[in-house]
Amino acid sequence: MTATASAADRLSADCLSAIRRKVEAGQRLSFDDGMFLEEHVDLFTLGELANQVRERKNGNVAYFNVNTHINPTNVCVYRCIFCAFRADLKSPKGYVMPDEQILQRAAEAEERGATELHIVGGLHHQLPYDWYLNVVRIIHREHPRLHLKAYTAVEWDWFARLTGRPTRDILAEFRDAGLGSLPGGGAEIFHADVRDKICEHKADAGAWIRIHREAHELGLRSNATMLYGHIEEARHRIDHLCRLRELQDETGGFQTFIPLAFHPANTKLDHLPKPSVLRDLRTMAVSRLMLDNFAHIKAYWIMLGIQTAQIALSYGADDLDGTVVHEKIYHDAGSDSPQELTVAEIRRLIEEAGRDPIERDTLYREVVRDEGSWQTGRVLLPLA
Ligand code: V47
Ligand code: SF4
Repeated sequence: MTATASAADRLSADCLSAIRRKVEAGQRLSFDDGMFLEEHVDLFTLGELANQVRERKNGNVAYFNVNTHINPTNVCVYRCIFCAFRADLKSPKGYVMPDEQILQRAAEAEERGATELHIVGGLHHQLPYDWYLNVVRIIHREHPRLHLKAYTAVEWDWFARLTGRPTRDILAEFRDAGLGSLPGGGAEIFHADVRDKICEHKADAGAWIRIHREAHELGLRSNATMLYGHIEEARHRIDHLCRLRELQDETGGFQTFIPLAFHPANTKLDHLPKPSVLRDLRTMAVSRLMLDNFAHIKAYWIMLGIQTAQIALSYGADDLDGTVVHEKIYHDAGSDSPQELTVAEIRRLIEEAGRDPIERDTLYREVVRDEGSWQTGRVLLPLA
């Protein structure tokens, strides 16, 4: 018994040493290395390794931005079982924002000094393609300085279904109307064993990847996400990260990766527990280690909670996302984090975590502020 146990321990120690050597040399970890990290490596070691990579790529800096979320409608034809945000067409909870409300939100955001609007929502049963295009067009016309990070791959796929047009043409039309970049939502878990159970009807992994490739080829940057802590297993998470890494090798167009912790309240999966802080930090660290060609890993404080997001800055993350006003997706699903942090608060949180805060715009250029006005300065780091 003892001899077997110690042989297994030796093998395990050898595997960890090999991974450590790869991390120190900046070499790529394999799928099997990822599985080993997930299944056999303790949290402190994961954190130590991930922090090495984080500091090599981003030094002691932690980024944040000033942004606002607009969810123009919550009515959605799909019924993803993890979603508390969506509403049926005739539900009293359903809403569609009129143009005036959308423009008012944008005006308030500009007034507060926001550099970015994050625009995502449901896929409405009756709204035509032009309605979604109009959202981008009118905001860009009235507020050309606001960067519009709008619509997930699931929405682009829906626009193609609505019009019968290729997603590449649609992306180009939106880019010309003022679209700045794509958010990373809709990725969930790529593996069909999981995806078919949690969101079977919407864009599949192939469509998500293809749409981000097309966006990158059109000169649009994008983000990537992974929804974890529900019915997926370690192998699904590692598979997801490997698929993202492959596309990044091809295009270099991803800016940041955001692991999204599942919030079960008010969803069809409300019998599941919320992922623990340990799961959050482990996922952050493993993501940092596997995604060697991503410049940034975001600890989205709205989803993680402020304390975990602060700790995550030592477990691979280098970005806290924004000051964020009007967040709905996580608050509908039970998030008890505040709706907004001021710039002073977010700076203090970062400093308390021992990092140097830098405000960035969506494209990771430093934002320099002077008495109510702002401009973007130098590009802070190469993207990958
Ligand atoms: O795709 C939905 C997730 C995503 C729940 O690109 C849920 O900078 C947890 O993608 N529990 C949308 N997650 C949000 C998103 C995002 C967030 C912040 C920054 C960026 C970025 C992108 O939210 C959806 C889905 O994966 N989601 N419901 C829930 N109950
Ligand atoms: Fe609709 Fe998006 Fe919610 Fe799925 S996650 S039901 S696509 S709003």
